Amino acid sequence: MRATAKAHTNIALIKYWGKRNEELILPTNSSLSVTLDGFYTETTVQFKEELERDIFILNEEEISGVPYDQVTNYLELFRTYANRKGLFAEVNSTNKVPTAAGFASSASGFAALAGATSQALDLNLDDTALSRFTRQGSGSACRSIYGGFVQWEMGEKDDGSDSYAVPIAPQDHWDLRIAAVVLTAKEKDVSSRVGMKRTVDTSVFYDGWLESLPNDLRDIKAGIQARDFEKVGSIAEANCLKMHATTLGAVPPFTYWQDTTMSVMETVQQLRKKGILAYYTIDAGPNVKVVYLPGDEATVLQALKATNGVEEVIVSKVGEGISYK
Ligand code: 2P0
Repeated sequence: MRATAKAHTNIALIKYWGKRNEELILPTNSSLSVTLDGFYTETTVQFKEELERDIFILNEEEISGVPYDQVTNYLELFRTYANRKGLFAEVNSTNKVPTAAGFASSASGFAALAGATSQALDLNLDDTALSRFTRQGSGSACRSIYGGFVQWEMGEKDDGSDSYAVPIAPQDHWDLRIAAVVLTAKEKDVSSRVGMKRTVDTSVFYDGWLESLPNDLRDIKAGIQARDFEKVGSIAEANCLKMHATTLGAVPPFTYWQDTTMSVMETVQQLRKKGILAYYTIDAGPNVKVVYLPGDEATVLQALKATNGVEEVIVSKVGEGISYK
């Protein structure tokens, strides 16, 4: 009745941006990510007959409010599936995802929670079933079940049974580096959930985004298999720009970028003019992630740290999939 799981966060090279079913968290497009070794969540779940409600402890602090509700609602999915209604758990999580780095801890958080819960309840789920469960906590989290390069298949079915992650290439396939560039920035004011819904419902650019995705996915997968960094980097960067362009066509329009975001984008473009292959990607917030090859690390980090508004740069390698203790 007790298990511990560790899952790493991931960064999308082809973005998930929109849902076709909000309750089951079914996306409007397939996406592709790389799992990061630097940022993870470790979670222990222990079900106890004597508990009258769930308890959620995060980084040694008991949590209430919205994050508690998210965890307990999520556990309810498993209780229903396992026919264990009324059996509550103590959930103890340690997050090694610096919130300031602009990585949603929800990806590693829900993956670790799903893994530990399914083990604690002896559900014997395979990774596909686990990814499906994880998806219902937070979409991008379903990709964190695997290490290396991972695709989330959008699926077609209304019940979500064919919407889960599949591994594309393992952790040791390719030694890339990913720098999380932390900016001296304000809190984002449109959450990813709200932002993606507004975009799907109102953006005049949304159809163009969706139309461009099958080719991006096909081409980036070929680039990953061939370890063609220029191809992979340029597709990822262009895909990120298209995702962010959809927010400008929404009603009301919005953007996650700040002036400092654009300064980092400019730095990366300048690096490329000097022949250094580095590419940026940006999620639902102002911070930037920069992908590059290990041999260019010193030059890339120096340029990023010298950019106006950059507070910190945290480097990650390609990470592993979920593991258990
Ligand atoms: C991604 N993002 O593919 C994209 C790119 C943000 C931009 O997944 O509503 O926290 O929990 O399914 O996964 C962020 O959204 O959203 C996200 P929910 P999630 O990584």
